[in-house]
Amino acid sequence: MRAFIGLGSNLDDPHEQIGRAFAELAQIPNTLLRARSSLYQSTAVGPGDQPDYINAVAEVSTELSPLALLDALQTIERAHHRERKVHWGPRTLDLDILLLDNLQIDSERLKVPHPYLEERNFVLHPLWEIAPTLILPNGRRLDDLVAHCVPQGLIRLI
Ligand code: ROI
Repeated sequence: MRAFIGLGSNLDDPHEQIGRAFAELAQIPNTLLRARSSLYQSTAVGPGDQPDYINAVAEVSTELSPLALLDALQTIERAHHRERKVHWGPRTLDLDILLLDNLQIDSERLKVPHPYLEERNFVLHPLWEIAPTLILPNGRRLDDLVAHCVPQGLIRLI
């Protein structure tokens, strides 16, 4: 299965958090890290006055089931001392499953495609960088979504 994973951090040296997270994704059993986007600095979506985020997207291929992949990602988040205090609050590391082949999953623990994928420039741009011809399970073309998304607050770093 081909999976795209969104990475985000806005606490405790976000660059370092994301750099380590890529290395840890590459260590997940039965999973290969296929591609990584540039890092992007983005204005926080969410409550209060949060620091900017560093965001990126990874492509992996995996033999894990969707929930086993989610478990592996949450294990990595916990190793980064991720605490779930405030809904949409600041975080040391967020790893979101964005897409899993053309699967559509709507369960309590896991929703795929990620429900906010199409609205977030900090997801669309890095995803497009590594998968420019992608078509979402709903038939929408990623390049169209990118062309119509406002790039405000998003800076490509490296
Ligand atoms: N805002 C930005 N810019 N980047 C994120 O990764 C991000 N992640 C979140 C919320 C709190 C919604 N805001 C974000 O989970």
